[in-house]
Amino acid sequence: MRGFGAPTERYDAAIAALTEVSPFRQLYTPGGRPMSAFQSSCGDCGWYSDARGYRYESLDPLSGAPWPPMPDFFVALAREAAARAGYTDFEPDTCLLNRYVTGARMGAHRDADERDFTQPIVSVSLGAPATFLWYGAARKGSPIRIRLEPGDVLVWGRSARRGYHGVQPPEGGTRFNLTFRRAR
Ligand code: MD6
Ligand code: FE
Repeated sequence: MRGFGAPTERYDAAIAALTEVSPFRQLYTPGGRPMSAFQSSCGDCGWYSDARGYRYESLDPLSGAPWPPMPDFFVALAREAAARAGYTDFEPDTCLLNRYVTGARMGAHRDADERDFTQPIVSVSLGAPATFLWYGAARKGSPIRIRLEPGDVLVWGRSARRGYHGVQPPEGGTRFNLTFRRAR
């Protein structure tokens, strides 16, 4: 949904306040490789990765305290976008915040750490534009390229829910991405 998240300025203060509590940090894959995008979370749980694996944590491992709550307008936007795509009872319990500076990217992966794959994922792009790569059922071949501008919102569900995807580095500047999920 092009521009569904606009105006994007309203996210700036919220992201600053959330990451004051749970700062952006570099996570490591279970194999020990640093991820180039920095991450944080808000909501009832937060996505986390280290040598023990990919998972959702109820407390921020950095502080031992709960993740900050999801701002009300985040939840409202995620619910509205999901409803437009036909998911009328989407109740996200977590929002992953991704920050990409120059050169940072997200390699091809599937989102597979959630309990119920009938629940969609709502993704909001902010800041610098970047190209999203959609591979589909297998992580090979040439992906479909989708340029994501600030304010663009993707709703993923059904057959797309388990597809492989990645993101190229931002084009000049810092990109943020919010992904809303029902994890538990
Ligand atoms: C990003 N997004 O846009 C990374 N995953 O920076 C994702 O990895 C993603 O946008 C699942 C569903 C939607 C997404
Ligand atoms: Fe993903």
